[in-house]
Amino acid sequence: MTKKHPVNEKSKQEQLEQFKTDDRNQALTTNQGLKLSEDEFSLKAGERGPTLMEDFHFREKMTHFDHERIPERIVHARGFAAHGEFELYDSLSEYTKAKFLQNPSVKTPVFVRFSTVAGSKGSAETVRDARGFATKFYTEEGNYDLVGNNIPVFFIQDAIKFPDLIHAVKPEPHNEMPQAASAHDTFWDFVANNQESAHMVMWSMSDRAIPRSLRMMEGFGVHTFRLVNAEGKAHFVKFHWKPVLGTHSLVWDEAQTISGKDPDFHRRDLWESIENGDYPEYELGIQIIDEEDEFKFDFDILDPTKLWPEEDIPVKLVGKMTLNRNVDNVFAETEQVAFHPGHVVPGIDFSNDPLLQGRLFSYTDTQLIRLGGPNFHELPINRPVCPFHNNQRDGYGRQTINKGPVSYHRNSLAANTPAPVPESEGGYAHYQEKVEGRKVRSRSESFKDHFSQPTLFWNSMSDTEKEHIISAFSFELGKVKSKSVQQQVVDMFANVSTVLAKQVAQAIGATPPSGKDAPVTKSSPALSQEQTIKKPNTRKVAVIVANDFSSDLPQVLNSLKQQGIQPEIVSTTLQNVKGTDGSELEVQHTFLTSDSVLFDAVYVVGSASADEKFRKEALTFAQEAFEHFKPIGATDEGVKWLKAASLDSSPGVVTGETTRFTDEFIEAISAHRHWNRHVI
Ligand code: HDE
Repeated sequence: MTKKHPVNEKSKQEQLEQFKTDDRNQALTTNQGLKLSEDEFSLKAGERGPTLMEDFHFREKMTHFDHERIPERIVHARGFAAHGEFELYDSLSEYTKAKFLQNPSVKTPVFVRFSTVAGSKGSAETVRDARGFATKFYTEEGNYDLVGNNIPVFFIQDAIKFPDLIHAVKPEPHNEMPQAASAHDTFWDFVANNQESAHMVMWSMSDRAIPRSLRMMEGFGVHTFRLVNAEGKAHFVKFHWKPVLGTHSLVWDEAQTISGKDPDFHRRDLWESIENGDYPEYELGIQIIDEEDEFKFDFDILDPTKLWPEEDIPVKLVGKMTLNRNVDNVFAETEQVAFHPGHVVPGIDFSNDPLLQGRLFSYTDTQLIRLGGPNFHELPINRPVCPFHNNQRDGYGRQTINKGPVSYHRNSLAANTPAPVPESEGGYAHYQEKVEGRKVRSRSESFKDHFSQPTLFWNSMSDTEKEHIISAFSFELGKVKSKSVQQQVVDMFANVSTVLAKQVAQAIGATPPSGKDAPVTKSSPALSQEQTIKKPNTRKVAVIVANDFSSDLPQVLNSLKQQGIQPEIVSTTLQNVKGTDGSELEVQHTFLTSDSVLFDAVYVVGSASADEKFRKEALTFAQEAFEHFKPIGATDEGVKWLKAASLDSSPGVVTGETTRFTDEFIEAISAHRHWNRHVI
């Protein structure tokens, strides 16, 4: 047998390590290793003369620069990633023979890339959009990619419509507007004329499409897959990622402001959390349906516009993923990583979901153009940690130096190696599903109900969530110019809820539907974010402090930190602020460099000696936090300021007048948003 590939005997981290280079303290050379004596002036015929062709250093440097960009992903262009590991709770051998799902003591390295879908590579991150949640597991049997989204269903049922959907949502071709937004005519025209999109549109108009943090959103494999055990028995499965911090969102006004104040908001949050040791964690969940039960439901389990209600088919939590290492180089790792739903390991197989089937073609095709040829699997981030051998050779960017003359199968000169491995020894064998049918281009009858589940989603929302959905529709359709498209959408969503459709019609001047909603017969509490886990951990608090702050402040800040809350000092300048007892606090932000929207809560301390300008700035922070339903705390002079502005006696506003200030403020922060606050 051939020898093991030396690279692949190492762990993923060690493997990456050997490609890393530290250029500090090194001599400057060309790519050929030639030491250079000068890097600021091109070679010229005389100091004021023309540049010479023979300047190989200039040409090499400039040519490399000229080619420094690769095509951005057609979708999911804006992304950010991190390394981590996955640990299983209990063996899943009952369902699958996948090795990384057998032994709880094995830690599987992972690389996860989060992304927005519609925007270009440089677009803002808090736009209304689905988020990609793609995980590469580097298992001992090869790479397994779970390429999911933070929304459990998709806009279309058949992959052949994907180019149409994406053309419709991307900026309109005649003027390339709008960037990273679905609030325009072509998207809504597509929606109204492809009504299978109703369910995902409901999710996209909900708070799910404006996550507070990449650390606080769910992930879904979307399609139905198969798990196959060692006996060859298969079960249908849906995959979930459940964030340990719960699923939380921004409010729309806040999301829009952040897009300008910090277009990198989500990547900064992920990067800083990992640097601080607050490692993002997600539990892997599976929903299982026996093959015998395939037709037992009132939806088709192959239809990617349908979810499996968690109350009917519970999510079993089977392991945890922890992201604990930032990338060293975004281009080499995040940009060059190549995911593919077809990267599977023995024990994981596909279903006939026509969306999944089409994806199995698209991803390799896209990498070929994006990464410039067929050898993208050799890029350090894409290499498996186990050996790989086959008869593929050559092509752009080939790195492996294959020895010997034989590169074909079957052969006798190399004893017919590399040789296929029987299934019993780990060779991948496709699940032998029985298939028969006529060749047709059509949609199954069982895929034709487009409105039951969007209605289930609507009926499962809290009043606040419903209000947000109505506002989102009103915003998006308010930006649509075609009256006809607006009306078509109102008419379409009357099939989900006439309450929704009437309010949207009112907001955009369309004709409301007549009729009433049917009585609610079913809801799924798991769909509402009101039910999610709420914790104070990693919540960021803007602490607004001036010189002469009271001596109690450091103690309050310590208590917040003990709960995992992150107080950050905001003041007029970056000079340290001094307390009445001479203690000093380092200032992290000024009123100029930060904004209320970049924090989860605001704590106004101020001081008696603060001037009018300071008071106004502090109140701007508090007022904005108030309108975004965020917790607000005030002690010292801050209490008077809030009172004077009538911001003091509302839910989630805690003032130092109470003896339990710190505890109550922590409670208010743990609740995250105070929707019962009266905001005009
Ligand atoms: Fe993708 N998708 N997709 N997609 N997708 C891509 O592959 C495609 C779909 C998803 O961080 C592309 O490498 C088709 C569903 C994620 O690198 C491309 C269809 C889901 C990412 C592609 C879908 C996804 C992609 C573009 C309809 C959730 C980013 C760049 C059949 C389950 C991965 C690339 C990363 C990326 C095709 C639908 C998730 C063009 C044809 C459904 C997270 O190949």
